[in-house]
Amino acid sequence: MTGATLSCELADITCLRVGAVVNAANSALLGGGGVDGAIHRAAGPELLEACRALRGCPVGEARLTPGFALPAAWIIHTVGPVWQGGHRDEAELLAACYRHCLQLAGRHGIHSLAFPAISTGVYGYPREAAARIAVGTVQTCLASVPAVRQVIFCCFSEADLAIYRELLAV
Ligand code: AR6
Repeated sequence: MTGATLSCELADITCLRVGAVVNAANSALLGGGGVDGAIHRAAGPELLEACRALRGCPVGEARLTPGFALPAAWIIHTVGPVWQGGHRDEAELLAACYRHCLQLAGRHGIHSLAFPAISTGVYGYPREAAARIAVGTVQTCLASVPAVRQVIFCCFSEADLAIYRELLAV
C-alpha cells in the first residue's frame, strides 16, 4: 500500500491545478490536435519553444517542461502507441508511458499529477483496454514513487468516466 490517492474526474485537463498534467503528444513534440493542441493553446507559445529544445521523444518515453500559462506547474509529455490491432507491443508501450511519467514526476518531487486517456483519441487505442492498463500500471508503479501522492485520471467523456469509476471502484 502506498497511501496515494487515485481518482477520476470529468474535466478539461488544461484547467487542473496539479503539480503536473500529462500531455498525450506525438514523437515530434511540436503540438497537434486533441489534448496536445488544447495544452499548447492554454500554456501559450513558450511551450512550443521549450518542446523544440527537447528534440522529440520516442514512443513510451516521457519529457518534462514547465506549465507556463497553465494552472499546473509542469507538463509531462509522453508519446503513446498508435493502435495497430494489438500485436505491435501497444500494451507494453502504453504501460511504459504511464510508468515513465510517474518516474519523471517522482524524480522532480511532483506530488500530484493528472493523466488524460493516452492513445485513445487520434491514436485509436480501445478505451476500456487502455483504461485497464492506465489504472493497473499506476497502481503497480506508485509503490516505487513515494513522492507522488495523488493521481487523477482526467476523463473527457461520461463514457470514459464510467470505465474509470468501475476500475477504481469509486
Ligand atoms: N482534457 C482532457 N482530455 C482530453 C482533452 C482535454 N482538453 N482533449 C482531448 N482529450 P488525443 P492520442 C482526450 O487524440 O490518442 C494529437 O494530435 C480525448 O478525448 O488527444 O494519444 C497528438 O499531437 C482522448 O480520450 O491523443 C498526437 O499526434 C484522449 O484525450 C495524437 O493526437 C487522448 O486523445 C495523439 O493521439
